[in-house]
Amino acid sequence: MSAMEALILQLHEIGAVKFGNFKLKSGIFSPVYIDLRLIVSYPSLLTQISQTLISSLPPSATFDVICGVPYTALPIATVVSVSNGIPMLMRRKEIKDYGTSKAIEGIFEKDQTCLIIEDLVTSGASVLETAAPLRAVGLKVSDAVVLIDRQQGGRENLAENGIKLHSMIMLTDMVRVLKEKGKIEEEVEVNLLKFLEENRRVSVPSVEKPKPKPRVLGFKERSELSKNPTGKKLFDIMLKKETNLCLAADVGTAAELLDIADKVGPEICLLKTHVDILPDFTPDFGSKLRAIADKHKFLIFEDRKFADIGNTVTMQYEGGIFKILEWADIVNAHIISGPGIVDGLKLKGMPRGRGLLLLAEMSSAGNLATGDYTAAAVKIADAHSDFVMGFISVNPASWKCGYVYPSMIHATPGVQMVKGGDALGQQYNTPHSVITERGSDIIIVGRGIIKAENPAETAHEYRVQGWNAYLEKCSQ
Ligand code: 5BU
Repeated sequence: MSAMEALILQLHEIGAVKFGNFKLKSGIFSPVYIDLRLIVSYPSLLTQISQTLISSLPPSATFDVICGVPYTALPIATVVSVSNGIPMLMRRKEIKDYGTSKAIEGIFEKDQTCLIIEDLVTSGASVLETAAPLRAVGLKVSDAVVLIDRQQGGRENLAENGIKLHSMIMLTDMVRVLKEKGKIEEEVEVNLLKFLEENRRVSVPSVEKPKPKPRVLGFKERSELSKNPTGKKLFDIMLKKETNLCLAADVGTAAELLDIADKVGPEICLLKTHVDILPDFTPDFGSKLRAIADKHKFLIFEDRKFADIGNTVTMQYEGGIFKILEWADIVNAHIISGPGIVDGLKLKGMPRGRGLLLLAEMSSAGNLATGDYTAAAVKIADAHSDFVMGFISVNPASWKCGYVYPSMIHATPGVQMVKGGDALGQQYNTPHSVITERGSDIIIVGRGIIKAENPAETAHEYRVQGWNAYLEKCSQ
């Protein structure tokens, strides 16, 4: 029996691998559940795992220090460190210590290479969460080693972020071994292979690499450049709260929206609404949301996507039952009808100090806001920079003007922890890719947060990823 087979049997024996129907954190049901937290109760197994982890690495994976992904991989990393004499680092998970205390504990030098150790990889999001602060303090992260790879896109997502994943045990190997050793029925194996097939991540098109660009200005300098008061305010809020997260609050009712706004408020710089989806909208909705926004110091962005001629949008902005102008700091507009739309909105918005985002790009597959259309949006924004505070963008680093417009805020929808999409054409990129490679400033996250089991906690994770990516970009 090989060492890997013996390890699989032991993990099964201690109950670290269970078969049935389990709801995962992401909401999907899985026929297998793996809980490696148990291994701390089996010291000899822990030692065996730690030794095999390191010896399974190819010679190309060189490193100076190691760091375990909190929490389950911490004991594994500790044993690896002690038994191989490799110095270890620890990543703090709690943000309240971040800023006042260190995100990375331990001694290291800039440009040293850190190997990340993880117990289980599904999408790779946790590894990325640990890689971001390591990179932000100047460490290089090029390899991660994992005990079990669930084969659901982690390898590809990490590769996209410059991290090579080394897996000790693939989920399919584990199931094969358990079937061969008579520990599970054939039906379980078939079920699991079917599940993996259905939940395998779609292949990823290669990410366009940004062109070399001039020095990246921070939000402080850019706030001074902004000519729009709401733009300035948003830059300042991001800096002060250390967040570039916008929540797309696409919930079922106004009551739910106000509730989630209050819960997630401390984590966000901006809350995005679609007020026309709320069946229980009442005229006091705006003032209620405003009070929550003032309490938690975030701005309100009504994603109205105005598209008509100037005269009509003045009425749509100010009137109707929603009276958007009353309560939304920011609205957005398509430029399909020409620059008159900006003049119309400006007529109403400017006296109130409001800001406008132009839709320079969209996140959905096959959309037509590309090339010359995007360039036209930039041109219109430039001509109205007192009112236009920025863009809805997807890949501003690829625009011809690049970072020529640091006074503008670039906000990107279509963001989740893993790259992918939905059944209706939405396309997702990761917070790290959106902020660093794609050159945006703000991540707009909807279902990634509101469908999570604990939206406030998940918003916190997005906030850390988004902000760390911003810090990384500034340090380059
Ligand atoms: P999601 O649940 O994270 O996919 O929600 C994305 C939100 O951003 C949703 O409210 C959309 O209406 C909005 N959005 C978008 O997804 N793509 C775009 O190009 C623009 C807005 Br503009």
